[in-house]
Amino acid sequence: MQNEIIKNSLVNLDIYSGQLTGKPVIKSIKKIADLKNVFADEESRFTMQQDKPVYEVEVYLPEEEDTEGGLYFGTTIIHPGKVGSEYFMTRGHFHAKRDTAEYYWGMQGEGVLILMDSERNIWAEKMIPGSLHYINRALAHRVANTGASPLIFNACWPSDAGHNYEEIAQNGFAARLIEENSQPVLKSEIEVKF
Ligand code: PAN
Ligand code: ZN
Repeated sequence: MQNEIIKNSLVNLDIYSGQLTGKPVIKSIKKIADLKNVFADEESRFTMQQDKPVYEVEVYLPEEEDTEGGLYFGTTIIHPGKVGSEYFMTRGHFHAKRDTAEYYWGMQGEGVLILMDSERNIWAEKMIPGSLHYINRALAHRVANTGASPLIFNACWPSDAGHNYEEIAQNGFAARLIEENSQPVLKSEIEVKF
């Protein structure tokens, strides 16, 4: 029987790996060379293999950028590793339109989601397969891989959110996730052990 109305989806999500396949999926990669001044230890970053991948992003953007009412979907794969004692992590950002929230959820590996509000208050949530994270509006967000295998998470955010990387590039986050005595520690004025 032929059915011309029921079609296959344009994009597929591998429910085990969290990865996306399909024609509309756009992939990008951030290597050590692309992450100048992101990690505290620039000297270590400079001496590392420059084409080493730190994280990869796959996105499905079914709406034009800045379209109100639409949703975007993404998969991020953060490789295991450190720059000095700081875990491999995403650059992190506020949304350009501050009043927009986002969902993250863990698919593989383990890590920490670091959140910061506009007053630079900082806190963090453990990310594991199945952990669901509601990133409320006006929060900067960044994820670090604290494990020995790739950390993979999915994300869903409004198509008019946009990304503001400048503020983080200028002022950074108020804390960094570093390894101390083989343990992840969020280093700010107050230390939080996981
Ligand atoms: C995610 C992030 C992704 C990469 O899709 O864009 O994890 O992190 P950076 O954008 O901080 O480099 C998201 O939060 N979108 O809004
Ligand atoms: Zn975001």
